[in-house]
This record gives sequence, C-alpha cells and structure tokens, in this order.
Amino acid sequence: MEEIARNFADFAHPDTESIAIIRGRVLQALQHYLLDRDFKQLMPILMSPITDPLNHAVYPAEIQYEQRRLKLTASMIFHKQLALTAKGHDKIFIVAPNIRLEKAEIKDSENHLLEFSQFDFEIRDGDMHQVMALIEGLIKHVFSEVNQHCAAELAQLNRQLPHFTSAFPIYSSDELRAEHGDDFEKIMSASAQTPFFVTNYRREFYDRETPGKRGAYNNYDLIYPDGYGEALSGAEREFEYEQIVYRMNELSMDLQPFANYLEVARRGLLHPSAGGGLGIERLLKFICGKRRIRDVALFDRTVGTSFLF
Ligand code: ASN
Repeated sequence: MEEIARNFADFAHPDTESIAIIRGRVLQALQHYLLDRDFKQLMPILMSPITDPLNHAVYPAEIQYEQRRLKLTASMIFHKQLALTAKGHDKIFIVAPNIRLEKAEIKDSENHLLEFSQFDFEIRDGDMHQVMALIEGLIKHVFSEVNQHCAAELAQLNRQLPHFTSAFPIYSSDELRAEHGDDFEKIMSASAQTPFFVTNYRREFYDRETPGKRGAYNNYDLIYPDGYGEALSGAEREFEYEQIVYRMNELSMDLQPFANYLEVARRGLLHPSAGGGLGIERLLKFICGKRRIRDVALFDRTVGTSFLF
C-alpha cells in the first residue's frame, strides 16, 4: 500500500509533467533529423525466431505461438540488416522497444530497464566515421531543440543543459584500458565535459572485425559526460557468410536457430552497413539531469521492480 502511495505521489509531481513534455520533444527531434536526411521509418518487430544474442547473459524472453517458440526482441539488429535489402530501404530507423530480462547482478544499475526503447538506425554501405558524424549531429540537434522549446520544463527540473560546440572526441578502448583499467568507461564518463566515442570493443559477432586485422573491430559506443555513462552502441556489420560463421563459431554459438539468416548471407544478399542504437530513456535521463533511469520512466521497469502495474 505504501508503494502505491509513493507511486501516485511521483505521478503528481510537477517534474513528471516536464519530463513528458521533454520526452515528446526529444522523440520529435530524433525522428525529424533522420526523416530530413531521407531515412525511412519502420515499425518495430516484437517477436521472431531470432533476436540479438547480446554480449551479456540475460534470462530468455520467449513466448509460444502454436508450434513455435518466438523470442521477444532484445534489439532489432538482424531485422535492420534484412530491412536494408528491401527496395529503397538504404537508410532506415525504428523507435524500437526492447525486452532484456537482466540478471540480479545489475539490480543497482542506474542505466538499465527490463524494457526500454532504442532509437535504432542503419545505413546501407555506411562506415563508422560517417555514422559517428551523424550521431554527433543528431545529439547536438536534440539538445538545441530541447533548449529552444523546453526552457520552462528545464527550469522546473533545475537543469542547465550543457552546450556542446566542439567535436566529440574519439578514443580507442585499448588506449583507455591501458590508462584507466577495465572501468575506463565509468572513469572517463565521470571526468568528461562532452560526449565522446570509444571504438574497438570485442563483443557480438555481427559487429564487423576490422578487415585484415583479426581481433580489432569497427564498432563504437557513445558515452555521456558527467557520469551519465553509455548512450549508444553501434558498428559496421559483418555481411559475408564465411566471416559471419567464423565469428559465430569463435563465440561457440549454436548456428541452427540462425539458419534462415545464414542462408540470406550465404546467398550474398546482406549489404555492408553501419548503424547504432541510442537508448531513449538514457538520453532523456541525461537531458533531464536525473540520476536514476527510473526517474524518467512512468512505470518502473528497473531490475529490482516489484511490477506494481
Ligand atoms: N542497436 C545496437 C546496434 O545497432 C545493438 C544492440 O542494441 N545490442 O548496434
């Protein structure tokens, strides 16, 4: 009962209204920015025989439909690659809900929700530098739109949005790890003044290995300053059948569930591409100056939630 009272006290708080107004403006700015650049907007897919295997262990999120087991979408990575093969779909984006049933280890995370949304995009024949430039433009545009249209809401939240005039720095994970150890993201985020990119992470098989350089990867994360942590992850993609199988085997993956995807690759139908996915709640949290992701989501879906509603 106590929890229900607290929930409705949060609902009644003026910050809740300001955050909702800013959320709308952020979503509008994100979508406009890509629509103005001739991206096509797709609707999200929520269930499929395959989904993103992710780089960390989560509980399986599956449902039964007649004779089939279907996975709930952890990210639309494979559907993005497949969508790029459709006519005229050379630049695409989706406002995509993702389900990730995280384990208790991260129950204290201020950056994770069991269901969240990504602003997820992909460019046929794109490369990492083109995409990083696009992301920087996108973030700067969203900040300028919020600054211009949401002054009253930012004042309510007591938030002075930082102005990013210079280019976002690009570091490689090796150089940061050598300097700061394995916690480099956290340490760098705490001291940074502007968002910055980190490249070259060893993670999921679909992020492209640097051609001719085993164990190096053409991928990137965007990290927010002031301790807000990870904003986005993205990459150039593997698209060649042999290399995809090599990467999956390297991670000891079961290839069988991916048979149809692999068949598309074997026929040479996948395009080279690059893209990324920006966490919408994380962006909102940073813009609103809130420290816990639960503060920008009306319905609590943090790892430790009691699922009140
Ligand atoms: N959306 C991310 C990407 O495009 C993948 C992810 O969320 N795991 O790389």
